[in-house]
Amino acid sequence: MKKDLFTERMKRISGEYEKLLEKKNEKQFSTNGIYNRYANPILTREHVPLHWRFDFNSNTNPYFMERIGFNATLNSGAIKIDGRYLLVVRVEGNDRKSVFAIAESPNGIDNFKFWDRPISMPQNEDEDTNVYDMRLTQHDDGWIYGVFCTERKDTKAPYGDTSSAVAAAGIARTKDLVRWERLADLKSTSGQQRNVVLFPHLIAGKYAFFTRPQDGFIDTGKGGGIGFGLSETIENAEVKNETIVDAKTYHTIYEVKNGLGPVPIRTNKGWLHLAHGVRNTAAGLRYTLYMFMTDLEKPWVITHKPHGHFIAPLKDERVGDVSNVVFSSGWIANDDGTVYIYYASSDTRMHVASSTLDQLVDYCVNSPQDKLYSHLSVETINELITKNEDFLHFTNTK
Ligand code: M1P
Repeated sequence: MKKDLFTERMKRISGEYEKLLEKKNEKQFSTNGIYNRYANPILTREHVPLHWRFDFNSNTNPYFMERIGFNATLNSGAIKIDGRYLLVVRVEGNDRKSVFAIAESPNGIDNFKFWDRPISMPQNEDEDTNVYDMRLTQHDDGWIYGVFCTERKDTKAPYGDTSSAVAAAGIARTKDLVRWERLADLKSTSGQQRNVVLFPHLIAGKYAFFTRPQDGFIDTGKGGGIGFGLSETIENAEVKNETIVDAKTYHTIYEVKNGLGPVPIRTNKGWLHLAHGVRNTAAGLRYTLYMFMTDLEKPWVITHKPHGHFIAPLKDERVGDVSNVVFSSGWIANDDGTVYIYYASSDTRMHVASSTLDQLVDYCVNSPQDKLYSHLSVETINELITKNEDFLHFTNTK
Protein backbone atom coordinates (compact mmCIF):
# COMPACT_ATOMS: atom_id res chain seq x y z
CA MET A 1 0.00 0.00 0.00
CA LYS A 2 2.69 2.44 1.07
CA LYS A 3 4.79 1.25 -1.86
CA ASP A 4 1.88 2.13 -4.23
CA LEU A 5 1.60 5.58 -2.71
CA PHE A 6 5.35 6.11 -3.01
CA THR A 7 5.39 5.02 -6.67
CA GLU A 8 2.27 6.95 -7.62
CA ARG A 9 3.50 10.17 -6.07
CA MET A 10 7.02 9.81 -7.40
CA LYS A 11 5.79 9.21 -10.96
CA ARG A 12 3.31 12.06 -10.89
CA ILE A 13 5.73 14.58 -9.38
CA SER A 14 8.56 13.52 -11.72
CA GLY A 15 6.24 13.75 -14.76
CA GLU A 16 5.06 17.24 -13.84
CA TYR A 17 8.66 18.32 -13.22
CA GLU A 18 9.81 17.12 -16.64
CA LYS A 19 6.91 18.95 -18.31
CA LEU A 20 7.80 22.16 -16.46
CA LEU A 21 11.42 22.02 -17.64
CA GLU A 22 10.34 21.50 -21.25
CA LYS A 23 7.75 24.28 -21.26
CA LYS A 24 8.34 26.77 -24.09
CA ASN A 25 8.33 30.48 -23.41
CA GLU A 26 6.62 33.01 -25.62
CA LYS A 27 7.60 36.61 -26.35
CA GLN A 28 4.81 39.07 -25.51
CA PHE A 29 3.86 42.11 -27.56
CA SER A 30 5.34 45.29 -26.09
CA THR A 31 3.49 48.60 -26.31
CA ASN A 32 6.50 50.59 -25.10
CA GLY A 33 8.67 48.95 -27.78
CA ILE A 34 11.74 49.14 -25.55
CA TYR A 35 11.78 45.52 -24.40
CA ASN A 36 9.54 42.46 -24.52
CA ARG A 37 8.43 40.43 -21.58
CA TYR A 38 7.91 36.67 -21.88
CA ALA A 39 4.79 34.72 -20.94
CA ASN A 40 6.26 32.49 -18.21
CA PRO A 41 8.74 32.96 -15.42
CA ILE A 42 11.97 31.18 -16.36
CA LEU A 43 12.74 29.80 -12.91
CA THR A 44 10.48 29.16 -9.95
CA ARG A 45 10.88 27.12 -6.78
CA GLU A 46 9.18 24.30 -8.73
CA HIS A 47 12.30 24.18 -10.95
CA VAL A 48 14.54 23.17 -8.03
CA PRO A 49 15.67 19.60 -8.80
CA LEU A 50 13.59 16.85 -7.23
CA HIS A 51 16.71 15.07 -5.96
CA TRP A 52 17.45 18.13 -3.79
CA ARG A 53 13.97 17.93 -2.30
CA PHE A 54 12.88 14.30 -2.07
CA ASP A 55 14.48 11.17 -0.65
CA PHE A 56 14.01 8.66 -3.49
CA ASN A 57 14.40 5.62 -1.21
CA SER A 58 10.98 4.07 -0.49
CA ASN A 59 12.32 2.53 2.74
CA THR A 60 13.34 5.84 4.26
CA ASN A 61 10.64 7.97 2.57
CA PRO A 62 7.60 5.66 2.17
CA TYR A 63 5.18 8.58 1.58
CA PHE A 64 7.47 10.24 -0.93
CA MET A 65 7.31 13.44 1.08
CA GLU A 66 9.45 16.46 0.44
CA ARG A 67 12.37 16.50 2.89
CA ILE A 68 13.95 19.85 1.97
CA GLY A 69 11.64 22.65 0.91
CA PHE A 70 12.56 25.62 -1.27
CA ASN A 71 10.89 28.97 -1.13
CA ALA A 72 12.12 31.08 -4.03
CA THR A 73 14.49 31.44 -6.97
CA LEU A 74 15.58 35.02 -7.46
CA ASN A 75 18.27 37.65 -8.11
CA SER A 76 20.55 35.77 -10.50
CA GLY A 77 23.86 36.73 -12.05
CA ALA A 78 24.22 35.78 -15.72
CA ILE A 79 26.96 34.81 -18.15
CA LYS A 80 27.15 33.18 -21.60
CA ILE A 81 29.90 30.64 -22.10
CA ASP A 82 30.32 28.66 -25.34
CA GLY A 83 26.76 29.46 -26.38
CA ARG A 84 25.30 28.26 -23.06
CA TYR A 85 23.19 30.66 -21.00
CA LEU A 86 24.15 30.30 -17.35
CA LEU A 87 22.51 31.90 -14.36
CA VAL A 88 23.93 31.81 -10.86
CA VAL A 89 20.63 31.72 -9.08
CA ARG A 90 19.88 32.74 -5.53
CA VAL A 91 17.93 29.67 -4.36
CA GLU A 92 16.23 30.37 -1.07
CA GLY A 93 15.30 27.44 1.13
CA ASN A 94 12.31 27.24 3.45
CA ASP A 95 14.91 27.78 6.19
CA ARG A 96 15.50 31.29 4.78
CA LYS A 97 19.07 30.51 3.82
CA SER A 98 20.02 31.29 0.27
CA VAL A 99 22.47 29.17 -1.68
CA PHE A 100 23.93 29.71 -5.14
CA ALA A 101 23.18 27.26 -7.92
CA ILE A 102 23.78 27.32 -11.66
CA ALA A 103 20.82 26.96 -14.01
CA GLU A 104 21.55 26.46 -17.71
CA SER A 105 19.46 27.06 -20.82
CA PRO A 106 20.30 26.40 -24.46
CA ASN A 107 18.57 29.59 -25.65
CA GLY A 108 18.33 31.97 -22.68
CA ILE A 109 14.54 32.14 -22.59
CA ASP A 110 13.29 28.71 -21.56
CA ASN A 111 14.34 25.15 -20.65
CA PHE A 112 16.44 26.36 -17.73
CA LYS A 113 17.70 23.38 -15.77
CA PHE A 114 19.76 23.38 -12.58
CA TRP A 115 23.11 21.63 -12.53
CA ASP A 116 23.22 18.55 -10.28
CA ARG A 117 24.47 20.27 -7.13
CA PRO A 118 24.39 23.76 -5.66
CA ILE A 119 27.69 25.65 -5.39
CA SER A 120 29.82 24.83 -2.36
CA MET A 121 31.18 28.27 -1.55
CA PRO A 122 34.41 28.16 0.51
CA GLN A 123 34.29 30.07 3.79
CA ASN A 124 36.63 32.70 5.14
CA GLU A 125 37.47 32.92 8.84
CA ASP A 126 34.27 34.83 9.47
CA GLU A 127 31.71 32.38 8.06
CA ASP A 128 28.72 33.67 6.11
CA THR A 129 25.30 33.32 7.75
CA ASN A 130 23.64 33.99 4.42
CA VAL A 131 24.81 34.75 0.89
CA TYR A 132 22.86 36.20 -2.02
CA ASP A 133 22.64 38.29 -5.20
CA MET A 134 25.82 37.31 -7.04
CA ARG A 135 26.97 39.34 -10.03
CA LEU A 136 29.24 37.48 -12.46
CA THR A 137 32.11 39.35 -14.11
CA GLN A 138 34.20 37.84 -16.89
CA HIS A 139 37.34 39.82 -16.13
CA ASP A 140 40.21 40.65 -18.49
CA ASP A 141 42.53 38.89 -16.02
CA GLY A 142 41.03 35.55 -17.15
CA TRP A 143 38.95 34.77 -14.05
CA ILE A 144 35.19 34.77 -13.68
CA TYR A 145 34.44 36.67 -10.47
CA GLY A 146 31.34 36.31 -8.36
CA VAL A 147 30.70 39.31 -6.13
CA PHE A 148 27.81 38.79 -3.73
CA CYS A 149 26.32 39.91 -0.47
CA THR A 150 27.53 38.08 2.61
CA GLU A 151 25.43 38.67 5.66
CA ARG A 152 26.41 38.04 9.27
CA LYS A 153 24.81 38.76 12.62
CA ASP A 154 25.54 42.23 13.92
CA THR A 155 27.61 41.46 17.01
CA LYS A 156 27.18 45.07 18.17
CA ALA A 157 23.37 44.81 18.20
CA PRO A 158 21.78 45.27 21.63
CA TYR A 159 21.17 42.11 23.67
CA GLY A 160 17.98 40.39 22.51
CA ASP A 161 18.13 41.87 18.98
CA THR A 162 18.29 38.71 16.92
CA SER A 163 17.67 40.23 13.53
CA SER A 164 20.24 43.01 13.00
CA ALA A 165 22.86 42.03 10.45
CA VAL A 166 25.94 43.36 8.72
CA ALA A 167 26.20 43.16 4.93
CA ALA A 168 29.51 43.04 3.08
CA ALA A 169 30.64 42.23 -0.45
CA GLY A 170 31.99 38.68 -0.66
CA ILE A 171 34.33 37.91 -3.57
CA ALA A 172 35.07 34.52 -5.13
CA ARG A 173 36.56 33.47 -8.45
CA THR A 174 36.30 30.48 -10.71
CA LYS A 175 37.13 29.21 -14.19
CA ASP A 176 34.28 26.70 -14.49
CA LEU A 177 31.52 27.87 -12.10
CA VAL A 178 32.00 24.59 -10.18
CA ARG A 179 35.21 25.12 -8.16
CA TRP A 180 35.46 28.49 -6.46
CA GLU A 181 38.33 30.23 -4.76
CA ARG A 182 37.19 32.52 -1.99
CA LEU A 183 39.00 35.83 -1.61
CA ALA A 184 38.81 38.37 1.20
CA ASP A 185 35.63 40.45 1.44
CA LEU A 186 35.82 43.94 -0.02
CA LYS A 187 37.00 46.53 2.49
CA SER A 188 35.63 50.04 2.22
CA THR A 189 35.18 53.07 4.42
CA SER A 190 31.39 52.70 4.77
CA GLY A 191 29.92 50.48 7.47
CA GLN A 192 28.23 48.05 5.10
CA GLN A 193 28.03 47.21 1.40
CA ARG A 194 25.46 45.53 -0.81
CA ASN A 195 24.97 45.47 -4.60
CA VAL A 196 28.68 45.60 -5.35
CA VAL A 197 29.67 44.92 -8.97
CA LEU A 198 33.18 44.29 -10.33
CA PHE A 199 33.91 46.14 -13.58
CA PRO A 200 35.38 43.80 -16.26
CA HIS A 201 38.48 45.91 -17.04
CA LEU A 202 41.29 47.38 -14.98
CA ILE A 203 41.21 51.16 -14.77
CA ALA A 204 44.60 52.82 -14.35
CA GLY A 205 45.93 49.33 -13.60
CA LYS A 206 43.46 48.82 -10.72
CA TYR A 207 40.38 46.67 -10.11
CA ALA A 208 37.27 48.82 -10.32
CA PHE A 209 34.10 48.31 -8.29
CA PHE A 210 30.65 49.83 -8.36
CA THR A 211 29.53 49.94 -4.73
CA ARG A 212 26.55 50.86 -2.60
CA PRO A 213 27.86 52.30 0.63
CA GLN A 214 25.36 52.11 3.48
CA ASP A 215 25.35 52.95 7.19
CA GLY A 216 22.86 50.26 8.20
CA PHE A 217 21.61 46.90 6.99
CA ILE A 218 18.29 48.02 5.47
CA ASP A 219 18.64 51.81 5.58
CA THR A 220 21.45 53.31 3.60
CA GLY A 221 21.32 56.24 6.02
CA LYS A 222 23.73 59.05 5.22
CA GLY A 223 25.42 56.73 2.73
CA GLY A 224 23.70 55.28 -0.30
CA GLY A 225 23.84 56.01 -3.97
CA ILE A 226 25.72 53.97 -6.52
CA GLY A 227 29.42 54.47 -5.80
CA PHE A 228 32.60 53.72 -7.72
CA GLY A 229 36.10 53.04 -6.44
CA LEU A 230 39.41 51.42 -7.30
CA SER A 231 41.41 48.72 -5.55
CA GLU A 232 45.10 47.92 -5.95
CA THR A 233 44.51 44.17 -5.73
CA ILE A 234 41.64 41.73 -6.03
CA GLU A 235 43.02 39.21 -3.51
CA ASN A 236 42.61 41.74 -0.68
CA ALA A 237 40.32 44.23 -2.31
CA GLU A 238 40.04 47.60 -0.66
CA VAL A 239 38.30 50.71 -1.93
CA LYS A 240 39.57 53.72 -0.03
CA ASN A 241 37.60 56.38 -1.94
CA GLU A 242 34.13 56.02 -3.34
CA THR A 243 32.87 58.54 -5.88
CA ILE A 244 29.08 58.68 -6.03
CA VAL A 245 28.00 57.94 -9.61
CA ASP A 246 24.25 58.17 -9.04
CA ALA A 247 22.96 59.57 -5.75
CA LYS A 248 19.61 58.77 -4.18
CA THR A 249 17.45 61.79 -4.85
CA TYR A 250 14.32 63.33 -3.38
CA HIS A 251 11.07 62.51 -5.16
CA THR A 252 12.47 60.07 -7.68
CA ILE A 253 12.05 56.32 -8.08
CA TYR A 254 15.36 56.01 -6.19
CA GLU A 255 14.66 58.38 -3.36
CA VAL A 256 15.24 55.81 -0.57
CA LYS A 257 18.07 53.82 -2.09
CA ASN A 258 19.46 52.43 -5.32
CA GLY A 259 22.04 49.89 -6.39
CA LEU A 260 23.70 48.74 -9.58
CA GLY A 261 22.30 45.55 -11.07
CA PRO A 262 24.35 43.55 -13.58
CA VAL A 263 27.83 44.24 -14.89
CA PRO A 264 27.51 47.15 -17.39
CA ILE A 265 27.45 46.37 -21.12
CA ARG A 266 29.87 48.16 -23.45
CA THR A 267 28.45 49.75 -26.61
CA ASN A 268 30.15 52.12 -29.03
CA LYS A 269 28.11 54.98 -27.52
CA GLY A 270 28.98 54.29 -23.90
CA TRP A 271 28.35 51.80 -21.09
CA LEU A 272 24.79 50.64 -20.53
CA HIS A 273 23.80 50.27 -16.89
CA LEU A 274 20.78 48.66 -15.28
CA ALA A 275 20.07 49.50 -11.65
CA HIS A 276 17.29 49.26 -9.10
CA GLY A 277 15.70 52.20 -7.40
CA VAL A 278 13.61 52.13 -4.24
CA ARG A 279 10.93 54.56 -3.17
CA ASN A 280 8.59 54.74 -0.21
CA THR A 281 4.85 54.19 -0.54
CA ALA A 282 2.00 53.69 1.90
CA ALA A 283 2.23 49.99 0.94
CA GLY A 284 5.95 49.82 1.79
CA LEU A 285 9.05 50.00 -0.35
CA ARG A 286 8.64 49.75 -4.14
CA TYR A 287 11.61 48.45 -6.15
CA THR A 288 11.80 49.24 -9.87
CA LEU A 289 14.56 48.96 -12.47
CA TYR A 290 16.03 51.96 -14.24
CA MET A 291 18.80 52.54 -16.78
CA PHE A 292 21.55 55.02 -17.45
CA MET A 293 24.63 55.31 -19.69
CA THR A 294 28.15 56.27 -18.73
CA ASP A 295 31.17 57.54 -20.62
CA LEU A 296 33.25 54.87 -22.38
CA GLU A 297 36.53 56.05 -20.89
CA LYS A 298 35.07 57.14 -17.54
CA PRO A 299 32.44 54.55 -16.61
CA TRP A 300 31.73 56.47 -13.39
CA VAL A 301 30.42 59.52 -15.31
CA ILE A 302 26.77 59.45 -16.36
CA THR A 303 26.11 60.76 -19.87
CA HIS A 304 22.42 59.86 -20.31
CA LYS A 305 19.68 58.99 -17.87
CA PRO A 306 16.05 58.49 -18.87
CA HIS A 307 13.40 59.60 -16.41
CA GLY A 308 11.68 57.11 -14.13
CA HIS A 309 11.61 53.36 -14.26
CA PHE A 310 12.54 51.02 -17.08
CA ILE A 311 10.78 47.93 -15.69
CA ALA A 312 8.29 48.06 -12.82
CA PRO A 313 6.45 45.10 -11.28
CA LEU A 314 3.43 44.26 -13.46
CA LYS A 315 0.40 41.96 -12.94
CA ASP A 316 1.50 38.70 -11.23
CA GLU A 317 4.99 40.12 -10.73
CA ARG A 318 3.58 42.49 -8.14
CA VAL A 319 2.88 39.78 -5.57
CA GLY A 320 5.27 37.49 -3.76
CA ASP A 321 7.36 37.12 -0.65
CA VAL A 322 8.38 40.77 -0.76
CA SER A 323 5.70 42.29 -2.96
CA ASN A 324 6.09 45.21 -5.35
CA VAL A 325 9.71 44.42 -6.17
CA VAL A 326 11.66 43.85 -9.37
CA PHE A 327 15.39 43.29 -9.03
CA SER A 328 18.07 42.43 -11.57
CA SER A 329 21.64 41.26 -11.20
CA GLY A 330 22.19 39.66 -14.61
CA TRP A 331 21.83 40.31 -18.31
CA ILE A 332 23.44 38.84 -21.41
CA ALA A 333 24.30 40.64 -24.67
CA ASN A 334 24.38 38.26 -27.62
CA ASP A 335 26.64 38.68 -30.65
CA ASP A 336 23.62 39.55 -32.83
CA GLY A 337 22.85 42.56 -30.59
CA THR A 338 19.93 41.05 -28.66
CA VAL A 339 20.04 41.48 -24.91
CA TYR A 340 18.38 39.18 -22.41
CA ILE A 341 17.53 40.93 -19.18
CA TYR A 342 17.06 38.60 -16.23
CA TYR A 343 15.01 39.94 -13.33
CA ALA A 344 13.22 38.59 -10.30
CA SER A 345 9.77 39.65 -9.23
CA SER A 346 8.76 40.18 -5.63
CA ASP A 347 11.76 38.19 -4.36
CA THR A 348 10.01 35.03 -5.58
CA ARG A 349 10.72 33.95 -9.17
CA MET A 350 12.91 34.77 -12.19
CA HIS A 351 11.83 36.27 -15.52
CA VAL A 352 13.47 37.25 -18.79
CA ALA A 353 12.80 40.29 -20.97
CA SER A 354 14.49 40.82 -24.33
CA SER A 355 15.69 43.93 -26.12
CA THR A 356 18.61 44.94 -28.32
CA LEU A 357 21.68 47.08 -27.78
CA ASP A 358 20.33 49.57 -30.33
CA GLN A 359 16.99 49.85 -28.59
CA LEU A 360 18.56 50.23 -25.15
CA VAL A 361 20.97 52.91 -26.35
CA ASP A 362 18.12 54.69 -28.17
CA TYR A 363 16.04 54.49 -24.97
CA CYS A 364 18.85 56.00 -22.87
CA VAL A 365 19.83 58.70 -25.34
CA ASN A 366 16.39 59.83 -26.48
CA SER A 367 14.16 59.52 -23.42
CA PRO A 368 13.74 62.74 -21.46
CA GLN A 369 15.37 63.15 -18.07
CA ASP A 370 13.57 63.51 -14.76
CA LYS A 371 13.53 67.28 -14.17
CA LEU A 372 12.37 66.71 -10.58
CA TYR A 373 9.30 69.00 -10.60
CA SER A 374 5.74 68.43 -11.86
CA HIS A 375 5.61 71.72 -13.77
CA LEU A 376 8.82 70.73 -15.59
CA SER A 377 7.25 67.35 -16.42
CA VAL A 378 4.47 69.33 -18.12
CA GLU A 379 7.13 71.15 -20.17
CA THR A 380 8.66 67.81 -21.15
CA ILE A 381 5.28 66.41 -22.24
CA ASN A 382 4.53 69.61 -24.18
CA GLU A 383 7.84 69.39 -26.03
CA LEU A 384 6.81 66.01 -27.42
CA ILE A 385 3.30 67.22 -28.25
CA THR A 386 4.70 70.22 -30.11
CA LYS A 387 7.09 68.00 -32.03
CA ASN A 388 4.15 65.77 -32.96
CA GLU A 389 2.14 68.73 -34.30
CA ASP A 390 4.17 68.51 -37.50
CA PHE A 391 2.87 64.99 -38.07
CA LEU A 392 -0.53 64.87 -36.41
CA HIS A 393 -3.41 67.34 -36.47
CA PHE A 394 -4.88 68.26 -33.11
CA THR A 395 -8.17 70.03 -32.65
CA ASN A 396 -7.46 71.56 -29.21
CA THR A 397 -3.74 72.21 -29.07
CA LYS A 398 -3.86 75.39 -26.99
O1 M1P B 1 13.72 42.75 -0.97
C1 M1P B 1 14.13 43.52 -2.06
C2 M1P B 1 15.65 43.50 -2.22
O2 M1P B 1 16.23 44.08 -1.05
C3 M1P B 1 17.63 44.21 -1.03
O3 M1P B 1 18.06 45.18 -1.95
P1 M1P B 1 18.67 46.58 -1.38
O4 M1P B 1 19.95 46.22 -0.77
O5 M1P B 1 18.82 47.51 -2.50
O6 M1P B 1 17.65 47.04 -0.40
C4 M1P B 1 18.36 42.93 -1.35
O7 M1P B 1 18.38 42.15 -0.21
C5 M1P B 1 17.72 42.13 -2.46
O8 M1P B 1 18.17 40.81 -2.39
C6 M1P B 1 16.20 42.10 -2.40
O9 M1P B 1 15.69 41.56 -3.60
